[in-house]
Parts: sequence; C-alpha cells; structure tokens
Amino acid sequence: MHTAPLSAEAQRQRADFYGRIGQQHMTPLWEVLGALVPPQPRTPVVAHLWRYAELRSQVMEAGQLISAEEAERRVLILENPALRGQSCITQSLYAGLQLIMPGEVAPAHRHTQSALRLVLDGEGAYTAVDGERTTMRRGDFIITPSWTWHEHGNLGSQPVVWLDGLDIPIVRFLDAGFAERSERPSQQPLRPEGDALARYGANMLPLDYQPRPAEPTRVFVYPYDRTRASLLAIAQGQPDPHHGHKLRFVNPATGASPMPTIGAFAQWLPAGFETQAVRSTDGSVHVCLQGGGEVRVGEHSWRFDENDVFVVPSWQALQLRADSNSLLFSFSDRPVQQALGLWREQREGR
Ligand code: 1HN
Repeated sequence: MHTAPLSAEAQRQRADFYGRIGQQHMTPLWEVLGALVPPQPRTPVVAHLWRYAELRSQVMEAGQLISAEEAERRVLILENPALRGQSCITQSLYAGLQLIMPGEVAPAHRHTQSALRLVLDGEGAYTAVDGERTTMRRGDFIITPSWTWHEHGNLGSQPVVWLDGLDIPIVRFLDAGFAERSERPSQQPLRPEGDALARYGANMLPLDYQPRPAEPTRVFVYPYDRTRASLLAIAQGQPDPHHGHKLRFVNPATGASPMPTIGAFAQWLPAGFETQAVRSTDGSVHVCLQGGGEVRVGEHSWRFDENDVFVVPSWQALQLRADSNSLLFSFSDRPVQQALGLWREQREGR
C-alpha cells in the first residue's frame, strides 16, 4: 500500500487524537492491524533443546531441597527461553521434569488442567488416576484427564523422573481453572491395576459404554512396550519422507486424541534416516526415548540423545536425522487447532 508521507501537523493531530481516545480505553486498529493479523504465524516461542544428561543432577538436587509432600509436586519447569516467568514451553503448553524419591507420595488432587506423563528415568513409581494405579515404566505415556483425582507414589528404591506435559496456558487463557486437594493423600484403590486397559484398550469395549463426544480416553496408560512394538512392526514398510514411521495416540473408543487439548505422537526413525523438512501450526515438544541423531529447527541444529527434550515453535521447519534406530515421543495442541479448523501442515517439496 502506498501512502504519502504525513506532515508534522497531521502527525501531531493523530497523536493528540490517540491520546484523547486512550482516556476512554480505546486505541486505533490501523496502528496494530499488521501485528494482529500477520500473513503467517509469528511466534515469540524459540526452538530449544534441554539435555537430560545436564539436567539430571539438578533434578536430583531438588530431591535434597524439598520433599514431594511439601512441594505437592516436585517439578523443575522447562521454560521456553523467550517466555521466561510464564511457566510455559510453548504459548499453549507447559512442560516440566518431576522427581519422586523412594517412599514419597505426591498427594492426591484434581484440577481442570489435563496432564500427560512420559516416564524417563528410574523404576518403582506409580500414578493413580480416579482409583486405579499404574506402575510407571520407562517410555510409558500416562494421562490424567481434566478433573480426575491423581497422585503419585514411589514404592521402589530408585528416584523416578518423568516429563509432565499440561495444557496450563490454554486453561489460563480461557480463565477456566479449578483445583482441589483431597483430604487423603492417597486414593482408595477402586479397581485392580490394568483394569482400564483391559476394558477400553484391548480392541473391545464394555457393552453399555457410549463415550460422550469430547470425553477423554478411559485408557490412561499407553505402555511403552506396545508403542514400540507397533512402530517396529510398521517399520517393516516404507517410511513417510517427512515423518518416518509416525503414529498418533488415540482414545481407542473414538479415534480422537487421548485428551481434547493435547495430542501425542510416537515416531520411529531407522538408523541413517533423514526426514524432509515439515512445518505445522502446532508448536510441539519432543522427547527422545531411544537412539539419537540431529534435529534441525529453522536455522538451529542440535544433537539429541536419550531423554533429551526439544521444542519446535509453530510454523518453523523441522528436520530430523537418526544416527541409530530412534524412537521419539511428541505432544502438541493439534487437537485444539483441528477442532477450530486452524491446523495447517506444509511438507517441503510438495
Ligand atoms: C500437577 O498436578 C502435576 O499431578 C504435575 O503430577 C505438574 C503443574 C501445574 C499444576 C498441576 C502432577 C503440575 C500439576
């Protein structure tokens, strides 16, 4: 658009006008329109990689500073370097590393924020969700849907660490957060371990079960051995040039994402495989569960190894190379964007 330069007098008139309307809490759209409606996503989020080998000792140090009981949840938040102080890893998602020491209980509570756990380190802990416990094994993807009671405990002899992913920024944006603590630190078990997986996650459903449209999955653990076995099986076939062998986790009763606000994915990249660049509107958090290689995000690149976590901002090109057979877990707000008709993906070379 071409406009003639503004005279000093006209500039003064405008500034004076902006000042006067400002008194009434108004501001001119034409000064901000370009920033409000950018031609493509212009995220403040930056790409970043957290090396687990460097974080682990600090997570363990937190174990000496505060108990799980006092902390309620002993977590070191992974903050996006461009969003310090906001407790988020992308604009819509929160991530942190949680530690539970032998004998500890992180007491039962519930909140409207939805959570996922990805178990990284140590054995012997459990999570209980609405009266059912699940043993946490490395690589297990566990969810605690909105408003479900949940606590964690460690019955073993090792510190246990997992990655938490929550939709905290989404719920904060909507001002829809509620939370309460249980009177008892641990829930009374209502069902044996494995019940939900047997009822809802074994290609069958209870006779009278009819899920409501936005209901989260009743399956609350996606065991790593099953995830890995599926990826290894499909890896007998041809990889997708942009994604390798990648699957999304679903509510097995509906095919929808496990939780309405967070989508989760698992990806197998054979040794030597390099993906073509792809970008999508959902900023995503990735965790390497097996193998290692190189990740490129826009102009940045890092080496990644087991348990490393990296964040890819919205609409920045992602490329991965696996040096050895690699398994990556990731999560994002994709189901929200898809429900709203906003999600886009662009694959290089198409
Ligand atoms: C929470 O409930 C957990 O249950 C972890 O383990 C992290 C961060 C903010 C709010 C609630 C958990 C959390 C959280």
